[in-house]
Formats: sequence, structure tokens, C-alpha cells
Amino acid sequence: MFTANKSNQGKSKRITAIGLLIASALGGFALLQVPVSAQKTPDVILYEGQNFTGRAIRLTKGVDSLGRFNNKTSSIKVLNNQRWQFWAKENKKGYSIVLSPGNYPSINLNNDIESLKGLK
Ligand SMILES: [Ca+2]
Ligand SMILES: [Ca+2]
Repeated sequence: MFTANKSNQGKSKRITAIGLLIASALGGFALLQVPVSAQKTPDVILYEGQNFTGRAIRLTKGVDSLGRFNNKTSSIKVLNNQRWQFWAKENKKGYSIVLSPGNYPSINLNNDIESLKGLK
């Protein structure tokens, strides 16, 4: 029994070492696969509650409807270097606000946003 355990330990150590090799190889591959432009993809995070609380969704591009997240957003983080426009209605209609990159613990369109778009 003792011998068998010892041999199993050796085996699992070897498997771990191979796993690390594969992981680092894949990691290098993944890094090479990320286009430079993707690293600058603008992101926006919408939070259900004020002060960045509650459920949140992160978007890398605009949408015509937030679906179940319509009329729920109460705080926003605009990341990277892009302004975003937010509308009170679906399909970019109704009252809108434009936010520059930054953190907004509360917003004018509280519980009203339904669509949004990143601005050039
Ligand atoms: Ca809310
Ligand atoms: Ca609305």
C-alpha cells in the first residue's frame, strides 16, 4: 500500500508539471492571439444599484435594448477612452445623456436607461 501511494504521488506530480507546461504554452498562445485593437475595446459597466452595487452587466459595444436590464441602471462605470451615450428608450430614442470615461455613482437617467452606444 505504502509503495503504491508513493508511486501515485510521483505520477500526479508529473501530470501537474505537464499541466503547467501546457497552461503556459496556451497562455503564450492566447497572448499572441489578442489583437492590439481588442485591448483598447471600450467597456462600460452598468450597475443595478447606486454606488456600483447590485447586479451588473459589462458591455463592449452599444445595444438597442438592455432587455431584462432595461430601466434598472442606477450607477455606471465608463472605462477606457470613449464617451458613451445612454437613452431612456430602446433603439436610441427618448431623452439621452453622454458620459465621459469615469465613475458615476448616481446618474440622471436613474432606472430609465434602455439603450446605449459608444461615441467615436
Ligand atoms: Ca436601479
Ligand atoms: Ca426608460
